[in-house]
Amino acid sequence: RVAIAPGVTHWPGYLQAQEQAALLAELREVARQAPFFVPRMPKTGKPFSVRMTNCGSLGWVSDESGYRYQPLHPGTGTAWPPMPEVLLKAWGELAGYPHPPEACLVNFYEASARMGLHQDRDEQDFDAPVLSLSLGDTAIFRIGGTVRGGKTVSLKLNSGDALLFGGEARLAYHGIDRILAGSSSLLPQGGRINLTLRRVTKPA
Ligand code: MD3
Ligand code: FE
Repeated sequence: RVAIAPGVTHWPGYLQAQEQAALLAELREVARQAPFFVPRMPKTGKPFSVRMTNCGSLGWVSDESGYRYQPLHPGTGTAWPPMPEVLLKAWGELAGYPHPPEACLVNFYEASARMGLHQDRDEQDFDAPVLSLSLGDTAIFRIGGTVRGGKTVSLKLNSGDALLFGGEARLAYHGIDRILAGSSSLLPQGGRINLTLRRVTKPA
């Protein structure tokens, strides 16, 4: 376990190769029930380069109307599939938060995909941390402070790594600068999958 900054903890190789393959198989089933969609920027409708789906009781979506969590897939109109047990187990082991996650956002990056610096502010409960799990090609991840334009640090996220953001890091700016194509053989066609486990509502 490595402390990166206040509130940011990194577990390199948290998932073993066999666990990564098992999780990937579960995600193929998630994507069969809830196909990857192309999110669009609010107002402009410009497409993201990252494709997304979700599992859990709530899923994050973005379109011309805005960013939000909703219980139904925007394309199929059906409920998101349940969160695989292995994800609930990872949350229980790493999150240090006494309520289960409600949303798991699944991001798929092809080699040319990026995610610009942003804050995650669409949740109601900022006391809960966000837990990220990476699969497939290595990403160059960048994190700064809670004010745009401040200093940032970069970190490589490899397949199997876990990263937790809590406390003062929960509202930090962060993004993905690039994907290192060919760095992992987990995904037969290459690319990267990132899972973020989140609490959305305040627990009762
Ligand atoms: C720091 N995803 O889904 S994961 C996102 O790799 C997102 O797909 C990136 O940013 C990805 O919103 C980065 C690491 C991450 C996720 C959530 C955070 C870092 C975070 C929330 C608050 C602070
Ligand atoms: Fe984010």
